Amino acid sequence: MLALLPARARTAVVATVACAAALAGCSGGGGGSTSSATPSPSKASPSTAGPLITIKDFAFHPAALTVAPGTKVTVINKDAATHTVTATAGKAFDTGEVKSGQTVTFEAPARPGAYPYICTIHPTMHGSLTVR
Ligand SMILES: [Cu+2]
Repeated sequence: MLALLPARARTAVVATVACAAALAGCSGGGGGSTSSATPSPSKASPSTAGPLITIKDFAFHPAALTVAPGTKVTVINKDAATHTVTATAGKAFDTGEVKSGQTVTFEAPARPGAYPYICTIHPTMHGSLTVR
């Protein structure tokens, strides 16, 4: 029984090495495994990157978002038009122009409170960021 274990272990090691040597032929589990295994901070998926504001159809989604102080908030513009996420009072935050398809981040204010914001290009667009 015991004598068989080293042989099996060695087989596993050999298989792993062969696998590493021929990366292309070793995907095994189906597409996407390479991208998820490679750390890419600038393209981190929304679920792990923290709070997210999506701009679509000239509206902020979600319209109201609550985050912790100083949280990095990601903004994705899925419209064809350029938008901004700009606090209406005190310049608490301002993404500047976010062009179509662009993703930017801004830092939520350190002080708890309600921070309404607009798009300065289309001031009828309203959103609210709550820090607490
Ligand atoms: Cu806009």
